[in-house]
Amino acid sequence: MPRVLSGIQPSGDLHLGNYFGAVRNWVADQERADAFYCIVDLHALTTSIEPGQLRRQTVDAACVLLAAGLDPNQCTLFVQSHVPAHQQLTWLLECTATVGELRRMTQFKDKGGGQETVRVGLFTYPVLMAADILLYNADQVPVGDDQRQHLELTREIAIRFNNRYGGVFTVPEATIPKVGARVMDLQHPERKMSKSVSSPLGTVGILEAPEEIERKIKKAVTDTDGEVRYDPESKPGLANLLSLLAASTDGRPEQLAENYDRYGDLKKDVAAALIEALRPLRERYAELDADRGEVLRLLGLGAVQAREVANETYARAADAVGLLAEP
Ligand code: AQP
Repeated sequence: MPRVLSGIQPSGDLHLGNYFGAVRNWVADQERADAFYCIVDLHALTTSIEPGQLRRQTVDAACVLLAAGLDPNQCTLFVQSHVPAHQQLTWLLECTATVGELRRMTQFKDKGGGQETVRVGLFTYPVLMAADILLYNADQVPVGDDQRQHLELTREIAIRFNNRYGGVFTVPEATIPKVGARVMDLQHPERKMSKSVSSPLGTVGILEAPEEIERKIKKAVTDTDGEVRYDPESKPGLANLLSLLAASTDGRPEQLAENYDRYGDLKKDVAAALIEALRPLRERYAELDADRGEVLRLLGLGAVQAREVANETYARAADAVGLLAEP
């Protein structure tokens, strides 16, 4: 069985991009892989998040993931900060990665905007992400398209470390879904849907009420030429709607476009398909939300399993670089 690892930040309400780009595929992967899924709370500290909000959103994220179908009997679900080896390995990898490599990361350029006041953590974020992955000897990392560059960096760091110190790490591959890999903002279809960018009408939460989903899809930005066809370059808003329909019905956006003459009809079907696809998740979430004690218990069990694997890898890496084992 391949080992799979992926993570999600509890930096806000999870949205359709997180669902179709990541979470839905995690649920499928737990059947065919030895899967580790991590709520990356340390990564969320790179945003301006209130302590209480971070704590609440970490548990919210766990509830969403369990409601989506992650089964703690089939996968290991845990919170990143419960496994201190993530921070320990990050230092070893920071002494392997270079400033030039981190400067080239487009997510840092987009979010940091080249300002002097930007947090160091935002700059070194990809190294923490590399530690998240390498600690678990992951063969595959299911991510949305936006994480492709970070994955490439993880591979380079692993190869460099292995070349210098011997084969400590498994070099992972990114697995990027064919449909839903890049869900765009409904109001600004040139940029991805995101938790941390405020765009209330452009972002649809996984748990959003059906009427809200309908309202947002109805108001989604399209274009004025009136022809329904899948053309992400010149018709990004429409292409995004067709991709959402494809992701929620297991269809192909190019083919689905042929069924429509009018934008209004397409929007109605997109909203209905999204509401239907998310209905079971919303129902299960309500049950889990009412029993957060049980959710915390499951996270505790996940942390124990994760620590076992992570501590073993960290000990090998620490030994390889020459850190003296505790007498
Ligand atoms: N718009 C998206 N389309 C497809 N996949 C997406 N992902 C995120 N946005 C989209 C995928 O969701 C997983 C978890 O993402 P993350 O929480 O690590 O953060 P992110 O990639 O930086 O996404 P966000 O939601 O925009 O968070 P913020 O705003 O907090 O940075 C990843 O697999 C990601 O590819």
